[in-house]
Amino acid sequence: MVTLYSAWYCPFAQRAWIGLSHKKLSFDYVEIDPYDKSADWMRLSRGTGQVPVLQRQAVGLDAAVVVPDSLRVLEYIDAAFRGQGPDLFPRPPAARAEALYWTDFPARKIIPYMYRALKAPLGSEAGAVALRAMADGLATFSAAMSPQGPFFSGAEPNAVDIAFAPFASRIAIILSHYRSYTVPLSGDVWQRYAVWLQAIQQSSLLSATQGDSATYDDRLVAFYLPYSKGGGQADVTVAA
Ligand SMILES: N[C@@H](CCC(=O)N[C@@H](CS)C(=O)NCC(=O)O)C(=O)O
Repeated sequence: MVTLYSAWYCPFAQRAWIGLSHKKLSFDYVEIDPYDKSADWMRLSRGTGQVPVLQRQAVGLDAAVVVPDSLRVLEYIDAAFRGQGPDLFPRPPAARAEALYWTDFPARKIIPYMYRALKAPLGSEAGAVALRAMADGLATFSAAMSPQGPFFSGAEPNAVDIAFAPFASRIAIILSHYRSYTVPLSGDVWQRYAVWLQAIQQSSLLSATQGDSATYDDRLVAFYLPYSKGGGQADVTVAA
């Protein structure tokens, strides 16, 4: 029995949710308010107080485990459920190391700047600096994609796509809404990004994890309103 503790709006939790759905694993989804630091939640999350947390009961020779952190959840389910649904990470060690590098990359070069751009006052120099840094990160990420595509490493999505898709979705929905930001379109690198984003949006990766799709964008915009005024979670602006 696998349980995912998640919050519907959380892009980190969405990574784990997408991973489980993409592998077609059966799991219980439990919606949690991670900001309510109850003793039970702190114990369950092993002191992190953050979603996602994946909990699995012992099965046969597989020990029970509690895995906090979105990327660690992707690694765990890939290893624990090999052969069930698509692999999330490639098996050859060099390709796997490369995929791990690019799953980590957004937390260092894109995500903190996305949040800084959203939190900085509209029209501010700090906001413009953050958007430029985010675009640099996006361009580097896009330049590393397989030329054939449409996904990061080729015809099928893998953990790199899953780790970044929730943030690409927020750049498209939230930064466009609050900061009138659109990703550039001209030039090979940006065309490659557009092909990737379209493949992600046309796949079931995001839609399987968005609840009622008719209201999703509006719900997400409402959730990020405090961020657009400089509030919301603080640690997301810090580069990993
Ligand atoms: N590095 C963590 C970040 C998770 C995270 O920041 N989750 C947020 C919600 S989007 C959370 O639980 N925040 C509660 C808090 O920080 O108090 C991961 O990748 O799982």
